[in-house]
Amino acid sequence: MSDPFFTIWGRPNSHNVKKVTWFAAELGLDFRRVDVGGSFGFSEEDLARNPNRLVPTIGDGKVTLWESNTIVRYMAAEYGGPRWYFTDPIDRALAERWMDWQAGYGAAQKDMYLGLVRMAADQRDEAAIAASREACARQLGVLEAHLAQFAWLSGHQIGVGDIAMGPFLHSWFTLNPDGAALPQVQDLYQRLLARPAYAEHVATALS
Ligand SMILES: N[C@@H](CCC(=O)N[C@@H](CS)C(=O)NCC(=O)O)C(=O)O
Repeated sequence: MSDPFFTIWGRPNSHNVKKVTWFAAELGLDFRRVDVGGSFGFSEEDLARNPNRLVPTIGDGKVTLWESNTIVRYMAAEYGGPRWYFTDPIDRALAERWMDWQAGYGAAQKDMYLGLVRMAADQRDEAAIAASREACARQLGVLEAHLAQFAWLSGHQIGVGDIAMGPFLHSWFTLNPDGAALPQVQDLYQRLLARPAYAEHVATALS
């Protein structure tokens, strides 16, 4: 069997790595993932590929690339065809808008995630966790209103905006299992869970 042509460097519990492994699976790419970052650390080769000391990085023989949302855009354009790379500039902008929006959401979620998942109970800053949770809920309210009109973040069909935000919905609903306050977002999360590639690469135990 030949080696997969598409390599993803990054630990599997990273939100940003999950975007890329999930999308690669949605696209049916023959890919391999190599553990890098976190407890795995970074080799000299890893740092040569990505000097930011961050994951993910990808390589497909044509380009070596970092920044997860840029990677997802590249994958849509190079491997997704019109199904994933929306050809209409307005459709594409409306879908990609959520990728930039996700960056703000990710920053808002950081204290809640690190506090509840990575810290021992006696080390937690409960006020920071509460403020983070509140900021996330406020931002998800924007998503809730959008989903009252559109089935997906990316519009009438799943697209790159959903790929960028999907891993964060898994951590939100895992840490806040009562979806009652955000029924449309909860419904989207359930539809994502029904996708085998999301279930395998994103909906894993938080760590
Ligand atoms: N803007 C970057 C952020 C990448 C990032 O912050 N990655 C985290 C994991 S989600 C990381 O590499 N942390 C250090 C580590 O894992 O060692 C992207 O979207 O790719």
